[in-house]
Amino acid sequence: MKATASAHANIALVKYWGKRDDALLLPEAGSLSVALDRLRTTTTVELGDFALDTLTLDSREEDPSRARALLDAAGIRQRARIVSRNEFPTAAGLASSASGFAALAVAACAAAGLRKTAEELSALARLGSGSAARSVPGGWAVWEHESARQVYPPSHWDLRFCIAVSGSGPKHVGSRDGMRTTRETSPYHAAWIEQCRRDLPKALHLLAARDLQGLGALAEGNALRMHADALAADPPLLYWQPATVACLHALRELRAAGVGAWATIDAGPHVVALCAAGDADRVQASLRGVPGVGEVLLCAPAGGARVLS
Ligand code: 2P0
Repeated sequence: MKATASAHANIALVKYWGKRDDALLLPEAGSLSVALDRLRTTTTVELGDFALDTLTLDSREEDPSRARALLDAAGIRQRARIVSRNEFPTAAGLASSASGFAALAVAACAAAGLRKTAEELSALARLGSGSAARSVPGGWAVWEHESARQVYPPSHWDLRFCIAVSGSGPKHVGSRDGMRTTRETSPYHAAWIEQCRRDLPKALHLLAARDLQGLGALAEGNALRMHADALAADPPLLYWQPATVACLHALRELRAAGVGAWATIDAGPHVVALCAAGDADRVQASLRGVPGVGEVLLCAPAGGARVLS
């Protein structure tokens, strides 16, 4: 009644920002992501006759209620002792609900002896956090409805992702509340969703063709439009720090100098620059020189969630 699983966080190139069903965590539009090798979470689940569910995340006790919702959906009635560890080289706000809930879904089902398909595991992880659906298949993944699927393995394209850590501490508004406020109050939200519906098929063509310039420009535009939508919410959602903007300028300068690197930004201050493997050193060095940037973490595409023991 005990199992350990690992999963990687993912970065979306066409982003999920809006739910069509708040209870079931179903997205308004499809998204495309890639799993990142250095952002790995390992989770152990032990099931038994305990007094309470417990969740220990990086040695701190956390509220287990979202984990319990996932376990209930899997049909797991026993209490759970969950111990989760983020194997990230920094604590600067890179903790990921995606890798955490993907590892939890896989470990919990293994601990309970449940045989689930990859689609069922992805759908279960989604009930913890929407983006976790994409960390179950890993690689290059698309999520449109109940579950995500891997559209290409990590080996399809050996890109690099340089994460410029551009702020620390918890964000003021989490993704769940931020998404809801944006959908309810941003006058641009319908246009944002339409944008994603146009971007996803285009991104898949560019990914198939390994067109870095095309996919980079599309991903950067998609991320900036997501933030434009969030900025237009009431109250406005400003996830950026000065270093975030400075990184965007640094990447423009790199492109002007002939280095292909494009930005994407999640619901936080960090800039993730995508580039060819051969340009990663130069991109990393440039981002390291940006005032306000701490560490710059270099990642490559990674695979899906798996049972370790
Ligand atoms: C994404 N994000 O596609 C987008 C881009 C952040 C910005 O998915 O409410 O933690 O648990 O489904 O998945 C982060 O939101 O939100 C996210 P819930 P989640 O990666």
